[in-house]
Amino acid sequence: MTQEGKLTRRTFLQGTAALGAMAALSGCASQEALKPSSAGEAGVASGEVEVRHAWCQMCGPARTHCSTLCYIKDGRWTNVEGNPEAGNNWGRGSRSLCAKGNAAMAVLYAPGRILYPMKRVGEKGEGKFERCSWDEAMDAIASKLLEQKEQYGAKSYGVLSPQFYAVLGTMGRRFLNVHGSPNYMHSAICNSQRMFSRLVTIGGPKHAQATDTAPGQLGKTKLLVVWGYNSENSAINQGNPYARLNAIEKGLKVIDIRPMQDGLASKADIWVPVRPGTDGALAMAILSVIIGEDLYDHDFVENWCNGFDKLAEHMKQYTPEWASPITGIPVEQIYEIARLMGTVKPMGINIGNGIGDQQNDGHWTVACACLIEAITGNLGIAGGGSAGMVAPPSLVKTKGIDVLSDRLPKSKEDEEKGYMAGVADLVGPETPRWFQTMETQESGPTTAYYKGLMSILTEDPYPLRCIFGQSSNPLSATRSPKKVEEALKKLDFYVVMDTQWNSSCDYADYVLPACTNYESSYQFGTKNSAAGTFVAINQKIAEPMGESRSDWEYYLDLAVRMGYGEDFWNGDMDACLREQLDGSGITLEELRAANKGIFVERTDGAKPTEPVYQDYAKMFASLPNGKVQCYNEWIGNKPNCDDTGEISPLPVYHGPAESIAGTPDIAKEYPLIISDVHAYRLCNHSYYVDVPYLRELQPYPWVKINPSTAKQYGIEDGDWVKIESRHGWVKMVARYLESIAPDVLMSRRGWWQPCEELDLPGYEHLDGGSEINVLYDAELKNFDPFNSAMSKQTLVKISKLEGGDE
Ligand SMILES: Nc1nc2c(c(=O)[nH]1)N[C@H]1C(S)=C(S)[C@@H](COP(=O)(O)OP(=O)(O)OC[C@H]3O[C@@H](n4cnc5c(=O)[nH]c(N)nc54)[C@H](O)[C@@H]3O)O[C@H]1N2
Ligand SMILES: Nc1nc2c(c(=O)[nH]1)N[C@H]1C(S)=C(S)[C@@H](COP(=O)(O)OP(=O)(O)OC[C@H]3O[C@@H](n4cnc5c(=O)[nH]c(N)nc54)[C@H](O)[C@@H]3O)O[C@H]1N2
Ligand code: SF4
Ligand SMILES: [Mo]
Repeated sequence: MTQEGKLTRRTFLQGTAALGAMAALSGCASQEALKPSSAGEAGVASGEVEVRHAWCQMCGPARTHCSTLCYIKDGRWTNVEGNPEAGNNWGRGSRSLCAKGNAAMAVLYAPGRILYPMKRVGEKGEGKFERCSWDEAMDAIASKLLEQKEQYGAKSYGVLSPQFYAVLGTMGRRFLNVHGSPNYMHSAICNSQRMFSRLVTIGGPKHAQATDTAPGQLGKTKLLVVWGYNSENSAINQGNPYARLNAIEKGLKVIDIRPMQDGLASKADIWVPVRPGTDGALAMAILSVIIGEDLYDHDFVENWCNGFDKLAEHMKQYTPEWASPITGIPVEQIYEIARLMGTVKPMGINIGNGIGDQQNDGHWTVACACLIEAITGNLGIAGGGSAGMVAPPSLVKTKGIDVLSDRLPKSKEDEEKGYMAGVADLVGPETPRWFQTMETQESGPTTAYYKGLMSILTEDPYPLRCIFGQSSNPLSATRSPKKVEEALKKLDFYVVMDTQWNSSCDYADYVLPACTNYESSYQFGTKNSAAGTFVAINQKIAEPMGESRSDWEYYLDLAVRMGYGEDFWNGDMDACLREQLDGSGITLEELRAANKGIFVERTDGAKPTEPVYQDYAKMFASLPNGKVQCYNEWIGNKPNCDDTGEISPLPVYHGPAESIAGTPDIAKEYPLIISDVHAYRLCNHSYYVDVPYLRELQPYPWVKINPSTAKQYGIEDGDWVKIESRHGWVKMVARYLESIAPDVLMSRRGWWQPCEELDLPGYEHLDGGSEINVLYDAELKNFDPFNSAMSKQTLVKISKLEGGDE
């Protein structure tokens, strides 16, 4: 605490000490006292153990994932396990959780939790904040939003949405619609990019239901191609790794295309260490071999492909000989995998975030993978792409929150150009304006996250004036933290709601304390299977720490203060939940009382059924001419997302802005390529790095390096290193890994969190820190022209760094 009684970031992050200080400031009990007394809502007698239900959301707040049973003793959460009723991982009976799930208690009781609303009293970035009341903060936010709406229009308000996060995709979107802004700032690097590309290539009724390429009956698949997908980390307890390992035991062959041999890649028959960011070239060469060597399904191509001949002619130039020096994969290996993909049937491809979402060529990479699966006749067949078993209907039917899309005003320009409401006003469209409809979008119009932030600096076409960052850290989630910092400094009004003081909080006007999902009873979910339907709500494991509040309640409170109360259940979250449960046959009271959730057994004997195979008329109904778009008539020769040119109707390859083959001059000084994994089993995005049980397994920002390369630079395993690109530099600890190409480095993003218990620091987000996004190119003109995907691959040099741990 400073002399004026203000809290600096440093004192704030000193956890217990600061909490004590804040408690003294507020005259309220210390956090130690808050913990035990808070939990025992039901007044459980001393020594008794009570079980409560919680959904583990530690793989991301997007969905309810593994169901857990939480054991509470003397008012304190003491143990957690997978709920055997729910059907986690391999199905009913599974009690397993992953490392994160097992560490959940440390998240609730983390010393770094924000406990009170805070108001900035110093300069932006200085970190001087003062505690304020919820009333003061919420009144200030409501009046600022109303004032800006009056002065600049509702579109001047934008909300950060790195992914489809339940609160933002429903409540946040409803608030945007009622307020009148289309600026839902999607990350442009998470999942949607893949969805858009599939949708326009092989169809699907709607964005979220775009036809998947992943095999839906792995037991029948003969060849699985895992391409930039990481389920051993991203969905570790959710059944995918389990199913794959089982299938491998029964003879499934696997080709794994990833720069580094992550866990399951070591079980593959062929590991293809593609150079980061060059998958587009590899996909085009594979497609070219399959067409050139006549390995495609003629019947399918004749009946169900649009413009195949044009594609065939176009692909001739993209030979393995062309792709090999770009990708670093030997010519023979490209032929080998292309021939396997063209001849082994059923074959299916798991397309992950590593190729679809975070490459400048993300669209064409995914589109080519879809085309490979399609023209080889592997779509809609048992064991091939998108032909999963059909589960019997859910026995508990709940409703989603209506986002009130019809409330978003339609501008004159929307009318004139035939756009969906709000599209003309988007500050930085994620996909082309003409493309955005309720069928293509997840929940409404989207602006790209980074483009929205840059509008503050460029004022083109207008600057955003207020940004709400809930459950997102813009200094870590997107590219160029330097530019983002500049933007946050210039932004009129920035509000953060977080469980922890993330690195962007220092630039906020108000920081609001969010409670974890263990401190409210607002989110429910279902899991449907052949045996029946499981439904459960998060029960309260503890009363909210300090004055933290639920992310859901924030919106209801704000809406009421702004005069939108009627559209927000007049501030009553239970009323919102009752609306969703209406007609389900289950009441909110029943849900809240069910300590292990509710399992509704299937008694009608219905079993999962096989899908209708090769139902192509239905599968491709949403596509031009009802056919797979080998020549893309949906998006080809139409304006790109920035309106600066047209999208090609046939595959093209650009490559990362800086690469070995593309920019040899730069490669002379920066000879190595760096990229990163997103999902890592010991954290989620950039957080849980403060959890001691998890942090002790990855104490320092790491970078994997081939020992032969390390030795060239005199780097020992465990040495601190300096990694420099043309855009900035970071420090990390080198970790030897044999199974990574000698010219490639792989790391993980997001290291701002300290871990107090282990006395390990957090790292800065600018040069000299450890935020890998500092290294990447962030030129808007280099982003994918269809879906705004940004690359996370660039050229770097590496050297040993003395004193890196200081
Ligand atoms: N534990 C954990 N689970 C999570 C998350 C988390 O943070 N932690 N996040 C959730 C979210 S938001 C998402 S989007 C999903 C993502 O889950 P996935 O779709 O599985 O994607 P990633 O985790 O990004 O893993 C992609 C893989 O691609 C590899 N890769 C990196 N660059 C390249 C490249 O240029 N080419 C190729 N071929 N491969 C490359 C990486 O090494 C990694 O193995 O996971 C979700 N689940
Ligand atoms: N270089 C690089 N950048 C990437 C990626 C990559 O692979 N490489 N992956 C991209 C992907 S796929 C995604 S989805 C984005 C993710 O980007 P973000 O979701 O923005 O992830 P974080 O930066 O970790 O910020 C999440 C914040 O949410 C806070 N938080 C956690 N739980 C809660 C809660 O219950 N309520 C509230 N209010 N806050 C909470 C955390 O403390 C943290 O500050 O990152 C993207 N950025
Ligand atoms: S896989 Fe692990 S972190 Fe993800 S929801 Fe399940 S237990 Fe939680
Ligand atoms: Mo994501």
